[in-house]
Formats: sequence, structure tokens, C-alpha cells
Amino acid sequence: MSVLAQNMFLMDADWLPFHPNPSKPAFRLPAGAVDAHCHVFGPGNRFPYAPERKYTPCDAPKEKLWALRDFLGFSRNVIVQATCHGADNRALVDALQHSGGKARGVATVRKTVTDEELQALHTAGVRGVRFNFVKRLVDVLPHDTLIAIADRIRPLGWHIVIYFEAADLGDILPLIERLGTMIVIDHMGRPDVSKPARGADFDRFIDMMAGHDNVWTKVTCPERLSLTGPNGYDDVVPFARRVVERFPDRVLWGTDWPHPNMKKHMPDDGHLVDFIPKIAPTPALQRKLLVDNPMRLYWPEEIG
Ligand code: 0GY
Repeated sequence: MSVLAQNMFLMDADWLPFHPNPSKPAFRLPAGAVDAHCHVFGPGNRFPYAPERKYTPCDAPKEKLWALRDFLGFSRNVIVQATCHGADNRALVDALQHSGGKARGVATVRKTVTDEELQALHTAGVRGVRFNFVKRLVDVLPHDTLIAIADRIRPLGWHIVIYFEAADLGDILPLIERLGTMIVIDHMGRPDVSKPARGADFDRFIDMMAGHDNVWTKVTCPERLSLTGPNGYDDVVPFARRVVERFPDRVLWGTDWPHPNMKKHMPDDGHLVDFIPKIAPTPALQRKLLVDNPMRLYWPEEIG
């Protein structure tokens, strides 16, 4: 391989690479646990980063993800197309095709996607698309375009993963109500954890979930939401625990490896796994969060 090919993409100067040597978690994951939110990046010389990307990461290839899965004690992964790859799902599809059935995917598609392309994604293991409203990550698409995409993927039985900031919930609610698919909201809608977990702001999110049976959420990313930082991410606990206890059948958990756009610290993935029993304190809740719920959404054919 030429030097030029190896160096096709230089990661951003302030990019923090994933933890090289995470610790072994003290928490023993239940058998069959699914890491339901993670990404692969590149490698850029095989799967080039998208011209429209807002960041250039370090490579985080599938082999590293499989090694982390096995080290932490997970059985399966749900890989979410990262914005640095735009709507070019080749790295995702390659990972799914080399996962031995242990990974499913959430893709990004344009409204021009063909039925053949959708079918090929489905065959590879894609079960959803992601709509992203975080302006530092994407040029946000109009609701009409997103509705057109939802209409295309509904016949496949896919769901829609939505990523937005807490302040945008009001604007996005009409779209959520219009989509007519199963919906999964990333990172509890990114609450401001300096506010109370039982206060007006987070109540809005809880009330939205209570009023919409088709909406699930990922109780993920304490490392992104925490203001107190990596010493336990304790300020995020009451938020995630409230959601898990109120909606035990509609929550998912994932590492978010390789943790794009962390600016101050890179989490130790073993410590993130040790966060789980704080938010899902009983074996029954842990089993729903880590096994039953993700299996229902991503591997329903394997449930007896
Ligand atoms: C996450 C969060 C982020 C990035 C992406 O696709 C992405 O680029 O999802 C972020 O920067 O907050 O869920 O990985």
C-alpha cells in the first residue's frame, strides 16, 4: 500500500482516539448482551470519509470493534452509520457482512435511494435509518425529505433512530408523530443534567415517551452528558435510571465506541459497562435493557 493511500485522511488535530486499553468491567454482562450503539470509522483508505463530513476521525475498523465486544463480554453489536461517512454505507455494510450474524446496522440514506439499494442494505443486516438534527454533525434535512425517506423504509419494517438536542424536542415532536414507524431516540434526547432529573425539562421527554408507545430510547452516553465527568458519571444516573424504571421494555444501551467528538476525555469502555447496574439496578431490568429489548428490535427471528 502506498504512503499516499495510508495517509489519505488525517484525523482532526483535536481528535481524541478511542481508549487503547480499557479496563475489564466489574459488572458481568448477562449472556447474549447487545452493544446497541456503536460505530465503525473507515479505515479511510478502504472506505473514504464523506466529502460533506463535519469531522475527520481516527480509523476505528470493525476488527477493533469485535475485539472490544469480546473483551467487555458482549455477544452482539448494533452499528450506527456515523456522520463522517455521510450516506455512504460501505464501511457499515462491510462490517455487517463480516460479523457472522453478530451485528445489525442502522444506515443513513438519501430520499433518492432505490428499492434495490434498500433491499441490499436489509440483506446485509440493516434494520433502521438514522435522522440527525445535531447541527455540528450534519446539514439538517427538511422534515418533508425525512418523511419521504420514512415512507420508503416503512415496508421493510425498519425503525428510525433520531438524534437531537433537548432544546429541539418541541420542533421535532410533530415529525415523530408523523413518521409512523418504531422510533429510537439517541441518548435520552440529550438532557441538560445540570437541571433536575425530576424537573420540567426532563418531564417533557418522559411525557413524550409516555404518550407514544412506538418511541424507545437509548440510555447511552453518560460520558457526553455528564458535567461531573468520568469519576462515575454520577450526575447522569438519575436521568437514565428514571427512564429505565419507567420504560423497561423500550430502552437500549450501547458503548458509543469509538466515541466521536469527545473533547475533554476519552471514556474507559470498561467503566462505561460498570455504569449499567447504576441505571438498571436489578437483573430483570438488566436483561431487558441488554438482551430482550435489542433482540426484539434487531433479531426478532431468533426469539422463540
Ligand atoms: C454519537 C454521537 C456523536 C456523533 C455521531 O454519527 C456521528 O457522527 O453519532 C456526537 O458527536 O455527539 O452518538 O456517536
